[in-house]
Amino acid sequence: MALERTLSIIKPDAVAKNVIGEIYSRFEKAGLKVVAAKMKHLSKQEAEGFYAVHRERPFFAALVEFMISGPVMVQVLEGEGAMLKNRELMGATNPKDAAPGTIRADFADSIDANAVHGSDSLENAAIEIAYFFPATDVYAR
Ligand code: RTP
Ligand code: MG
Repeated sequence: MALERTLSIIKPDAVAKNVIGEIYSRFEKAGLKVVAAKMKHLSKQEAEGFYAVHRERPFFAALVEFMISGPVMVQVLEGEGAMLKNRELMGATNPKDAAPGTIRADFADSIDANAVHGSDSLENAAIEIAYFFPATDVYAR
């Protein structure tokens, strides 16, 4: 497996539940390192741009409204196979389908308020990391 970087967002629901640390602990226990991080209250424009691939989906407006409902924690995770490893830690999009012990099974309330985002391909990871962090703000570790 190759050393990869992926973008993770702890969404407004999980930030409000005060479980940033618990989620970071799961990343660390799985061997993923936080190599960039910031808390941010996204503007509508930033959220729409981030989820632009979903622009035509029926849930787009609700998704954007949710993502700007409070601050989020945005981080770059680095590790062997980081993109898929993070997706495994997150669990399925709908927490009802998420495997026990995953972040969404433990912290998500619904398909809308589902605790975390993770890049779904290495190509998208590179785009999403650049969306939030200049290269100089991502630290090799
Ligand atoms: P994310 O992008 O947030 O990491 O989630 P994901 O890959 O697991 O799911 P994706 O298909 O990319 O959808 C993005 C977010 O939109 C909301 N969604 N709602 N009502 C629905 O049918 C529906 N489908 C997706 C979810 O909040 C999902 O995380
Ligand atoms: Mg997605």
